[in-house]
Amino acid sequence: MKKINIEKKILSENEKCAIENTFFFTEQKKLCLNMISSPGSGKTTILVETITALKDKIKIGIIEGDVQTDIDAERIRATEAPVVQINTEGACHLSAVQISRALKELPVDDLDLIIIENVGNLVCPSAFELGEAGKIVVLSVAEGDDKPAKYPAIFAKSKVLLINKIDLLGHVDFDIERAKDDARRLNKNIRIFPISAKTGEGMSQWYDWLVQNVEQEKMRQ
Ligand SMILES: Nc1nc2c(ncn2[C@@H]2O[C@H](COP(=O)(O)OP(=O)(O)OP(=O)(O)O)[C@@H](O)[C@H]2O)c(=O)[nH]1
Ligand SMILES: [Mg+2]
Ligand SMILES: [Zn+2]
Repeated sequence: MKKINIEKKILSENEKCAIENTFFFTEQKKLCLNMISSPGSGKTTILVETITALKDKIKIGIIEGDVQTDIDAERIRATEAPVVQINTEGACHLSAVQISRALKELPVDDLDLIIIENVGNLVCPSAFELGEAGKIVVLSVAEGDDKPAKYPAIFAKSKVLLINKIDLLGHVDFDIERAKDDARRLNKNIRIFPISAKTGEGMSQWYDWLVQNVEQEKMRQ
């Protein structure tokens, strides 16, 4: 008897919707990035600084994911960038369908770049694709240099690692080389930018990376 091996991957509802979102971003030639970190590592502060620094170069729209409140959306709104707040009402990650709905409220035609600030959580959001072109993981030095080793999935999947709050390096035990080495062991292509969103140190390299990637997306055939 002939044996047939049928290996058909059944896509989850989230994966199907993520593919639709990817199709939308690709068609519109808009770069979409998904920013993930523990609570309080500095995502919103980095976004506010980035929007302000790049306002004459690229138009950035933000999708804010939080369990509750629109505190982060208000911080983004103060920069005058378009922003949509999603409250997950308890869920610890954003889903692709929430992004699909939020996109209808953003002036996508006017934007060059859409950044999703995911719910503060280093574990769960890495398992839910949203249709983004890349993930940005933020690790602040106050969290400890062992985090790439202990929470490998998000470091393995991200295009960029922002090591934030380097202005605090003298006050915390954080071996930046250890964190970098562990992240590179998990992901040899990861780009690492040590930054301080507070003092601005290192931010220009992150801005250059963003501008370059937005340009590449626009030039794509
Ligand atoms: N010293 C220092 N503090 C920072 C830096 N970046 C952010 N902070 C502070 O860290 C705290 C948390 O920053 P947020 O930007 O709210 O962090 P977040 O990742 O958006 O937090 P959630 O959305 O709650 O997950 C705030 O008090 C910021 O002022 C930095 O580079 N250096
Ligand atoms: Mg935030
Ligand atoms: Zn979750």
